[in-house]
This record gives sequence, C-alpha cells and structure tokens, in this order.
Amino acid sequence: MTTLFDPLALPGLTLANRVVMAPLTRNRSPQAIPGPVTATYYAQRASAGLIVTEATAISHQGQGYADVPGLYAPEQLDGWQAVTDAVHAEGGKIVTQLWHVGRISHNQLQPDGQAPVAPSAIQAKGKTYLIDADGKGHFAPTSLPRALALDELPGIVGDYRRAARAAVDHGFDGVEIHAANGYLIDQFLRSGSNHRTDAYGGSIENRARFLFEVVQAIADEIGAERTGIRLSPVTPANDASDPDAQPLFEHVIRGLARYPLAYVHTIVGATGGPRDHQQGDQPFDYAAYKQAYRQAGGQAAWMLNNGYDRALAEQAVASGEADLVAFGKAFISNPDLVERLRQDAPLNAWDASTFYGGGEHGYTDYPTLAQQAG
Ligand code: 8OZ
Repeated sequence: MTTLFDPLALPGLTLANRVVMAPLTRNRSPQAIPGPVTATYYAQRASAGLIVTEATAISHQGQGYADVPGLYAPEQLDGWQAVTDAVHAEGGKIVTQLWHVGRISHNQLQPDGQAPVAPSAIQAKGKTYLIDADGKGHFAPTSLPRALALDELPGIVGDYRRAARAAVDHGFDGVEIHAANGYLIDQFLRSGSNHRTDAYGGSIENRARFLFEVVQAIADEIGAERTGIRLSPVTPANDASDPDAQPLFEHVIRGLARYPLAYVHTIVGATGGPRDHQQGDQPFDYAAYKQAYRQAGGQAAWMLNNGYDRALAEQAVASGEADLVAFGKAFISNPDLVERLRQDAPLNAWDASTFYGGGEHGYTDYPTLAQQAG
C-alpha cells in the first residue's frame, strides 16, 4: 500500500515523498524581488516531496497584489537563484508557479497605472491587496479591466514561455502553470468572466484555447515533463463562475492528456474553504473528471489539494485517488510538516494575521519538533 512517505519517480522529477508544499502567497517581496529571508523560508521546508512556490508574476502586467514576486527582471531572477540553491542544498525539489492575474489587479499595480487586462471588460467582485507609501497594507476592490485585443494574446503566451525558460535557467526543477482561482487563464475558461465573441470565447473549446496555447508554449520551451498545472474546477475564488464546470473541465483535462506533464494539481471545492462547494446545481464529479483524463491517455501524477489532514491525505494516497497531496496553511506553520506527519506529532497552529505581508515573524520563526524539544 502506498503511503505519504513513499518516493515518487516522475519522468522529469524524482520526489522523496508525496507531501507537497502548496503555493502560498506571502507578500514579502518588495519590488517583486524575493530576498534572503525567502530563501531561508523555502529551505526550511525542503523536506517536502516538492515545493511549489507562491504564485509568481510572469510580467509586470501579470501582477495583482503588493509585494508578490516576479520572474521577469534580472534582480528577481537572481533572488530566485538563491532560493533554488538553498532548497537544493537541503536536498529539496522546487517548482515555481507561473502567474498572470488578469483582472484581479489594481491600476496602482500596473505599468503606468493602466487598467488591468482580462478576456472581457468585466470587473471582478473581489479584492486585491495594496501597500501604501507608509508601509500599511490593506485590501482594495479590483479595478475595472480592459478586454485584451486578439493581437495581444501571443505576447502574453510569450511571457509565459519566457518565464518558464528563466525559471529553469535559475535552478527551478520545473514550473506549475497557475490556471486556477479566477486568474487570467481561469478567466478565459469560465463563462462568467469570458464574454468574447472571437476564437477565445463562446464555446468550451474556444474558452480553453488560451490555456492550451500556454501549455503548448511552455512544453515546447522546457519540456512537458517539467511542467505541472493547477486547476480549480468549482472554486468561487476571485469571482470565478461557470454553471457548467463538469463539461468544461473534462474538456480541459482530456486536452491536457496530450502532453506528458509532470503532474496535474486540482483544488477540491472552494479554495481554502468547503471541499463540497459546487458551481451550478450539480456536485462536481471528481472521479469522472480523473477518469476522463486517464481514458484520454493522461499519465501525469495526480495531485489534490484543499483541506487535507493526515488521515484524509493517507487515505487518498492509499486508495490511489491521489499520487500527491498538497498542504497549504499547515506548511506555513510547520517547516518540518513531513516529519510531523510521519510521527503523527502535533502541528503548530498558524497565525493568519501574518499570512500576507510583514517580515520574519510568522514566516521563518515557526519551530521544528527538534527546536521545540530543545
Ligand atoms: C491568497 C492571496 C492572494 C493570492 C491564489 C495566488 O489564490 C493566490 C492568492 C491567494 O491562487
């Protein structure tokens, strides 16, 4: 029987165990540059089978929150090189999550104070996070976006491609495409945010076109075996909405089966919320969605996330429902989460007030078991 602590050999990536550190936004990278404290933070968590970094902007236009990191300027990439070196020195594996926020942004965060971009000019009912000149952070409504022109899309696909190349050139073991949680790729997928009448809107095939162009470009650039993707079929995060999630995501997952990806990462239910959340009037059938992928020949590792505790994760891996389980908040407060799960030791509680923004407190000062015993 497979356990959480068994290794997993993927064609492009060998993982020491099945416990993954989920991508976690922390807003601690001023000027979008990850600093030395960020290298310490990830290195402390290197016993994860795989670390997925916090979502990282592929371009300035792709940024939607204060002090989130980027992958488009030399100083940002130097910062990430120090992170990947520190994680590898501890024997860990790390991929970065490629992010374009689309409409989940604010003019204040965009190049020249322009409007954020989106499939359609529809403002999200949602908030972003800004930091004022005095250093105080606060949530603010997202700005009204402008609809992307058809001839702008190849440039954005090119930004994904460039970011993927830069990531592997700066030590990452691969990348995860952020196609979840109501950001740009998910905005194209869902009918609530995509009212386009060209080849990128309307039918499910058209709404998924942008996603597949991004996957193709990244697979061409760095190899599909170093590429993962994150999807959230029913999340309401960031005003994501589509009443027909089942056929939409079965189309997406069948199309992904064409690529020998490293893994497919699915958020079950509402991101950070109830696992039984649904869009429309039907519960999402995750087994049918996975079966659609396997029947289409998809062989990537199957990663699940959202609200897993030790028992639920053990059961998911033992039953074969998941190959990998990603833990979020528990990894914030437990740098040695893998060892704690192995021993069934108590977990440190997390302090939600230090999730977003701030310094080392609530970031690199959570103790390991050994530190607590000493
Ligand atoms: C929490 C706060 C800001 C961004 C996501 C990147 O939901 C995020 C995010 C999460 O995927």
